[in-house]
Amino acid sequence: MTDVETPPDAAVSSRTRDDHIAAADAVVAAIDPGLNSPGVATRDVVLVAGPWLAGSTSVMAALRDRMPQTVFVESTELVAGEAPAAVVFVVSAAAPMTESDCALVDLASRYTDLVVGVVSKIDAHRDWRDVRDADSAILTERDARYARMPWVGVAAAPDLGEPQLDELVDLLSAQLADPDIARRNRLRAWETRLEAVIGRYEADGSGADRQARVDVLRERRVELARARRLTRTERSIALRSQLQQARVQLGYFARNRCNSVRTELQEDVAGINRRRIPAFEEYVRRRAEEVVHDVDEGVTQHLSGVATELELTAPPPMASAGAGLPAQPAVVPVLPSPPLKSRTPETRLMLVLGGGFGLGVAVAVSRLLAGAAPKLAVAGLVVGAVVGLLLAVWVVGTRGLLHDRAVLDRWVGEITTTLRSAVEELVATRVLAAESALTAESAAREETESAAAAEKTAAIDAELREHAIATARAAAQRDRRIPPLRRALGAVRADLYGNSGATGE
Ligand SMILES: Nc1nc2c(ncn2[C@@H]2O[C@H](COP(=O)(O)OP(=O)(O)O)[C@@H](O)[C@H]2O)c(=O)[nH]1
Ligand SMILES: [Mg+2]
Repeated sequence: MTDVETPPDAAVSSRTRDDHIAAADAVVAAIDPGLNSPGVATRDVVLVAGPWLAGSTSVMAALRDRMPQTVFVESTELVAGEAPAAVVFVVSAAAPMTESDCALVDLASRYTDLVVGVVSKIDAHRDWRDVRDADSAILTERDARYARMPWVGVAAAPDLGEPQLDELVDLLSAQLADPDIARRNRLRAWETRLEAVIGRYEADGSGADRQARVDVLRERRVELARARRLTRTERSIALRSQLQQARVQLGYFARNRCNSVRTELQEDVAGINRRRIPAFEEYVRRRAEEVVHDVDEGVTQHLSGVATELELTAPPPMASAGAGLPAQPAVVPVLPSPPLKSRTPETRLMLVLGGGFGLGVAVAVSRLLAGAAPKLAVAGLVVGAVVGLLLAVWVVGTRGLLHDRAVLDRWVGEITTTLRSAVEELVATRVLAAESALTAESAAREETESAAAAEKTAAIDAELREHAIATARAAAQRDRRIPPLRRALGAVRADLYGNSGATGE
């Protein structure tokens, strides 16, 4: 089909073009037979490109008009992997090229060796020759291969007069007619492709794109270790200081409680009467029990608060209740009874003294009455005896009560001292037990967390190792692949630009 419809000379030129392409591929394949295609297909079209408003649409329209047998396209009409046979790059004569214009030429001429520079709107800018020379110098400076790029001035859509395009048309026709053009374009495509492949091997080998991930991993690893260390220190300091505080506060609480109970009881003793004395001992014992219970309760509460704050399990309510045993009530110390009975010699002495005093009063009263009325001497004797007896009983009784109060007061003092040592001991024992329980639990938790952190660190290390291995592998591949690629690139450049220092080796 194709052969029938294609004119004979076109078929010939197409065959020659394939030959030229094969010749270019042979240059590369001679060095590495594995390199068989630069990955682009050359289309038989001329790309007209240029920066915005430079005049490329006008130039293309004029060229289509003047060279109807040639196909002209704009960059949007080419798809990826397609390369034009020639590039006409249009810049305005208004000003020399900028950096972005240069980047545009680089892009347009990636796979094409034949590039023609066009300075447009020369009808409007008299100094266009200076601009053209400046543009040429700028590109030559950028890359040696632009040194051979021809430049022409055109006026494709002048405000006045005829379009000036002759020079461009002649130049383009002549260049397109060059039979070597296909081979050169193919070599140029190879040059770009080889540079890209070398660049990729180099990037992979240096691990540049892995570096960011590796940095993140390293940072995470350091952070993990730091956090671990910090938690450990913070927790042990908190535990120690909280327990110290518990010891001080609970000790103070226990002492205070005993002191206030003693004051209360001593006040009670100061106002006590005979009837209440028998029940007083029982009352004191009850109060002592209350104090022990309160202190025990206070200790339980405080220690469970400490445990909650440290996020640990609250210690059992009683120190004596070990693991598994039911909680026991706090032990009230053994308190002696008040020594109220043991005062026989004193009692006897008191009876004698009271009796003597009563007798004295009785004698005095009866004498007084006998002197006043001698007839009533018998009655006076009786009255004196009664008054003396009453007074004797009162003196003995009051003396006994005062004595009992003194005894009770001493007793209260003694038993509150006993009670105080007992509750202080209770506090000390329970805080100590809590300390060992909490420390053990904290250590266990520490161990679990350390194990978890070690696992995380190991995972990070494994990934880091993987990256290191992959990078080393890529580096080995780079070292193996790049030398032949460089040799191929050198051969391509030598062919394209001559041997003037472009061998690449
Ligand atoms: N004086 C003058 N103006 C031109 C010439 N060529 C194009 N222009 C003007 O430059 C502007 C942009 O032209 P256009 O071809 O659309 O440029 P494009 O954006 O590069 O495609 C338009 O206003 C054109 O009239 C020329 O040769 N001489
Ligand atoms: Mg346009």
